[in-house]
Amino acid sequence: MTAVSPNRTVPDLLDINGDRLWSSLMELAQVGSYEDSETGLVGVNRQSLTDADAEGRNLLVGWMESAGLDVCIDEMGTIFGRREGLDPTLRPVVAGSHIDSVGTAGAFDGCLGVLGALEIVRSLNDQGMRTRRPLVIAAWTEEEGVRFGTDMLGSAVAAGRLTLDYAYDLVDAEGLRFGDELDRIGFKGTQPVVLEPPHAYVECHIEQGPVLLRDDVAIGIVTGVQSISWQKVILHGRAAHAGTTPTELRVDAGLAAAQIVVKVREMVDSGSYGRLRATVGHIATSPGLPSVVPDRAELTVDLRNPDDEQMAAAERDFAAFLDTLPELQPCSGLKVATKRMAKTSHVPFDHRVQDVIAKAAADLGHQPVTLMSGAGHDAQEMAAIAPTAMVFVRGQHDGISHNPREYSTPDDCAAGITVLANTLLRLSDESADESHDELTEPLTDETDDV
Ligand code: HGY
Ligand code: MN
Ligand code: MN
Repeated sequence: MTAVSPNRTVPDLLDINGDRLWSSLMELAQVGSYEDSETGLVGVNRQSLTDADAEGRNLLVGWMESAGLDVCIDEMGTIFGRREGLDPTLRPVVAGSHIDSVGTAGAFDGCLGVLGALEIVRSLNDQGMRTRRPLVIAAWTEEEGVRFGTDMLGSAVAAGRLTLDYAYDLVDAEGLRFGDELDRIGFKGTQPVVLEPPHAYVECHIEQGPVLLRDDVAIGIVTGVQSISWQKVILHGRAAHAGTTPTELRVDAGLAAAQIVVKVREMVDSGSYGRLRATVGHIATSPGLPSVVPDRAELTVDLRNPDDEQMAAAERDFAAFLDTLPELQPCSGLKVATKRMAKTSHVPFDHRVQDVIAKAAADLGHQPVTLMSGAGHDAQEMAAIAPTAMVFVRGQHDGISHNPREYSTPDDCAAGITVLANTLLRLSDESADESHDELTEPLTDETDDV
């Protein structure tokens, strides 16, 4: 065992138990599992505050308690597990992610970061080790936002960007209210939701993209998260007979919806908005009958851009396009409404924390690449209140995610959590006065992909 620093009883490099991590990941993946017809694989559908999410939450709480953590639940249902440090007066180092999932998920998105932090605690317990600062694991509520329409919800309220009342009043597609669902599953906690800023926050997550696989590296150091814009567009036309209504007399909400889908792809292909990505993930017309011209359509538009100005230009031009939709109809009368669902700017991560990750990764023999995250993460909310950065782990199958084909190997998962472990231990060693004011130079030019 290498030397133990005076500030802690932990060796300079901590090993974790990769098999135990893997078996926890696979066990949690059984909760909310389903037979995916598209891939023939077992997928995961554990959307937030559903019974499946409640089952996953209770499994996690049980594991945390068995690992000797003090577990508490905040007013947003976020689960915290605290392991006391040698000096309990020092602000904790927090590691976390989420265990809620989209409807067609794999086993790793979010879960790797939560169960990886739990594995670090289990390994410290096995070796009878104590860190200087307290360690806290966070499993944030409704990171995905796919049920209640706003992503990173639990961490955004904890960081003070969104209010508890706003969150509680969000409703899902069936009109069920977030606050009531939190109550129903028994996770409306009493811990005040606005979080005391921790000493630092580090999240380990699968990359969910192709960069690490392309560069043949297991570990990525994340420099920040690109901007995100989610909006719902609601279109009102006029129901009419599909057979008897001449085209020139139609106000076709379905046509307008299709024009939006084509328009956002044209905006991306135009190259006028930098590395804009656009997705219409949800589109529905009503009454949805073969012989009726749709009188209503709704769709979601997800825009992403690493550059805030180019995102603003894209949003501006998209709004201007929506204004022209009525004129594109053969007959007047189309009504267009929009509803903002989520909006976050590009968030840069703390250079010093990135440095600590880089040194831990190098000490473990990795040559990580640095890259910006294409996906949103709870870390982007924590970055507002504490020095924050992320560790990415390589995904297989082109890094596909939000799909049951999402996969990372046991070795890469263990490698990522070992880097996380040694990052947390070093951050945990820092004394109270080691501020994070100075920003060191960026590590290296980040990979040009998000
Ligand atoms: O949408 C996202 O980027 C994340 O998966 N919530
Ligand atoms: Mn995630
Ligand atoms: Mn996700």
